[in-house]
Amino acid sequence: MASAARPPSQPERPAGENPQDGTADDDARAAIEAGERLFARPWGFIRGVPALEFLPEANRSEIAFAGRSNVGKSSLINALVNQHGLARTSNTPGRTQDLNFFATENVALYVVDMPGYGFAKAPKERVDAWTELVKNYLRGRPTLRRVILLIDSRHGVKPVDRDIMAMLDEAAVTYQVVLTKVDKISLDERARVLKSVGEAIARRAAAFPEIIATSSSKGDGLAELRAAIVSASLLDL
Ligand SMILES: Nc1nc2c(ncn2[C@@H]2O[C@H](COP(=O)(O)OP(=O)(O)O)[C@@H](O)[C@H]2O)c(=O)[nH]1
Ligand SMILES: [Mg+2]
Repeated sequence: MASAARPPSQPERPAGENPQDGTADDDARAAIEAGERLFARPWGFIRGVPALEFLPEANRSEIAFAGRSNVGKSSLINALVNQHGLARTSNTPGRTQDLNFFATENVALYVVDMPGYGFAKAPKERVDAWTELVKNYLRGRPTLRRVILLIDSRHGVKPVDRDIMAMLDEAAVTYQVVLTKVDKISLDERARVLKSVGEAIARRAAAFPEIIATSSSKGDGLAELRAAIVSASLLDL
């Protein structure tokens, strides 16, 4: 991927002539490989957290997956670890209400599957409970290194997504937008949604600029997302 960034008009340089180019390519390749190794390990469910007092000790890096109900959070976690049943997936939006923590032995990282937001049919008390849990977690977790903010590639950024982005900007918690379900749209539509989502995050203080387009069912973007998680978690793998 990294070599594709070089304009085609530019001649290939012999290795070593521009050490900076080589270093960037090598870093990108090393991150992809570290991501592959991290998610080839066996991952397990640690705990479901229905309220902040049940959070595990904040003693390792955390990466949290957030997004509207049904956006594909659980499917994406399953695809990343290549374990079909790890995170529960469901056709019933709004069913998962816990923060679900996953880990693999001997690596100081939690991956967190968050309850979905923006489920219109959910009762108000449930929405309020979700809002309190999620906002307090996102704002106050010292070890949270990055929020992976999932956006359905068919729908783009919705008002509830903007609310979450504004909250994360205010709390200075870095988030990276990941498009889901790109297998359901054409390449033209993919380019269009990447552009519009890029514009939606362009002036946002805490948004990571790179957007990753993924498909849990076809595998698009998974290697890049694994690499992004490794670099965000500041782990030396
Ligand atoms: N075609 C397609 N369907 C997906 C993809 N990811 C998730 N889905 C479907 O979308 C629905 C919601 O997925 P789920 O992971 O439970 O979403 P969550 O509520 O955000 O955790 C399920 O029916 C999944 O099978 C994808 O990449 N491609
Ligand atoms: Mg889910």
